[in-house]
Amino acid sequence: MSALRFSDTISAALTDGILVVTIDNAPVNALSSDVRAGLAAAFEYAEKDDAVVGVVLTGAGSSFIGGADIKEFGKPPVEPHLPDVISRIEAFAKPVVAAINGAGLGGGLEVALACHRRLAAPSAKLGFPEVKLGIVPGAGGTQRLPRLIGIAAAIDMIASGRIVSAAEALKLGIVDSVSNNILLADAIADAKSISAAAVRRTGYLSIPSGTVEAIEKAASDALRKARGQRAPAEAVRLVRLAATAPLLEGLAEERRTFITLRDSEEAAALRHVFFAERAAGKVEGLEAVAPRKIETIGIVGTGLMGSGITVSALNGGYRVIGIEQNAEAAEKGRDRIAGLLDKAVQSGRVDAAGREDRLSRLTVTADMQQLVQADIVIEAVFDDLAVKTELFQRLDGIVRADTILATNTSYLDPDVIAAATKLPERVLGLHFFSPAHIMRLLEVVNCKKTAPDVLATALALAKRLGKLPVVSGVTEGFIGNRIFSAYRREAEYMVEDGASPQEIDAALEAYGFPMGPFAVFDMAGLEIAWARRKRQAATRDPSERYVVIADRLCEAGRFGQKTGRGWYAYPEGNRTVDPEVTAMIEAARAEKGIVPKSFTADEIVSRLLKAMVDEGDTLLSEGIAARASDIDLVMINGYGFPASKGGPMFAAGRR
Ligand code: T1G
Repeated sequence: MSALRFSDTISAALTDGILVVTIDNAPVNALSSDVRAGLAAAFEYAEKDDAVVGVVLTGAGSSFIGGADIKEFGKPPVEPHLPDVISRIEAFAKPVVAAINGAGLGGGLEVALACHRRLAAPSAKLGFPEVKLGIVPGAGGTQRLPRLIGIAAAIDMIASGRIVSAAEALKLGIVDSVSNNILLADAIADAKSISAAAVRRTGYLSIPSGTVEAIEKAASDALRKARGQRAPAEAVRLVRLAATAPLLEGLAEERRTFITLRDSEEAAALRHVFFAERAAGKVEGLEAVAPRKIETIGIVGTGLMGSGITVSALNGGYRVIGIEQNAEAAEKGRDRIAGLLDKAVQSGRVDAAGREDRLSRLTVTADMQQLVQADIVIEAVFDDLAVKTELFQRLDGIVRADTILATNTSYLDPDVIAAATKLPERVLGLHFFSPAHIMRLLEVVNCKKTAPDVLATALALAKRLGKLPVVSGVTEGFIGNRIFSAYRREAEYMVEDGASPQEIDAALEAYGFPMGPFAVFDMAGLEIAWARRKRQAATRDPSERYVVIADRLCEAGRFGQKTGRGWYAYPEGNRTVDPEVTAMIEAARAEKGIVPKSFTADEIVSRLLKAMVDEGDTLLSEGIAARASDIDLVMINGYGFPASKGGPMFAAGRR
């Protein structure tokens, strides 16, 4: 078996007449220019050497090919271009078999579709995630996939960016077989079994027939889920084009569309988010710090937050000991958790066996002594400093010395809680967002005395919980609520200056927020911020501008949706502008002698964006946030900031 090298990342070995070409471009075998050049050279060689009767293409490591190299998008394209390499593979005179050993995504799946047959390892994952980057496949995916699996199924996969398992790929017809033996051996045997005359070229296949209803339903489902995003709509258009246009015409239109979208603001923002998410869990100096082993998680409090955190931990494969104040509350807590799991089964996220497995790993009890088994204890009790401090002092006497104690507080100072315990270096904050079993964002609060390996453990735990960890320093409200408070404050300033709540909400919803700030305040309840403002009144800086309108609303018992009235009125639950509120706003302006100004939607967005960015810059200068992209992730994943704008810090930089 002689070894050949065609580029830094492409090598090959001739085995029994089959040239096995291996892509080795850590960490995910992305289709960099070196990979593309190496593939072109390898097929050049395979064509000329008569000893080669067929080719197998596979990846080194855990990926087959993780897609085009996203890092190259912002740079001038380098030949050979991927579509050209792919067309050469498809037209190749000798049989080419893809041995899909792992993730075959985007361009990786496009390369596989150009091969004449596809074998997948059972662990392989396949899909076109391009729409999540604001683009569409640009090297034949929208034209070749429907030729294998039909228009409707191809629309569903490409417009949603859904990733499928090897088993589903086999069922759909994307792969020809799943190899439960030695994948490479099976692929070599497969390549030898195909005669050059019997080679099936995907691009030359006609589209499998499908009913108009199925196609229309797939298209309308995809467009509904797209919620106005361009890439999914273009994906639907291109896949449907495959049904009528010749391959070359379809490929040309796909390439034109891909380049247009790739160079769009939305795609630049989504690429920023992609890399931001991978940078977020990295902390300077922690690389060499080994996390502690976590197998059993204690969760004190199984109310709204505690039950959500419990389900998240059960989903992560952990054993969970839930603690309540008494047997009756423990029973209620267990029922609440089982109810959340029932919902997961109904939505298809978990199957019945998965539900049983999770419940088999759950104990809910009033016996705190059982926490001696816990490797970490997360408290999710009433957000009161005395309650949490007293709890941690009790835990000091129960848990092992190496057990981590995490507080889920949103606003309290975890340094104060830590200082009240015997071992403050094992204390940190884990700020989950409600509902905790659904929301990915997790603010990991690095307290003054938190030990490095405790922080490293929390980050590793977050990843296994499927969370998006962002490290925050200690400040009131951490990163998200600090920025949100600045956003709320500026929105209320603007109301006092002349904008109406409904104008502000409309401007932010047009910008991409699912809900404007005043609708959000009404949904969350105005009384929480009111209580905090009253607590802070004595120490508030008298020179700082203060808007009384929200206080007036609360004094009138208008706490938002839950009382049927807040910034808006909610007759039959429908949010409507309330003349009473308009009058309260006008009175508040008159008291300060403010002559109301009018604002355009762009002025509203710019001013609120600036308020968030100014607060973000302060958080960076205070060392509370480690990087601007972390702030973007918090606002996108915790507060509805549109990912297609990249987050406040990114968006401000682009305006
Ligand atoms: N390009 C460049 N870098 C990439 C990359 C890519 N496609 N995918 C991952 N990385 C980096 C990532 O930034 C991180 O870097 C490291 O690899 C590990 O990533 C032509 C136009 C493959 C399932 O969208 O889904 O093909 O932080 O932590 O959890 O039509 O990476 O170590 O410096 O995610 O094992 C389409 C994106 C591209 C797939 C592996 N492909 N990647 O998950 O590792 S567009 C994608 C993933 C395209 C074609 C179109 C995942 C993964 P660092 P990771 P992982």
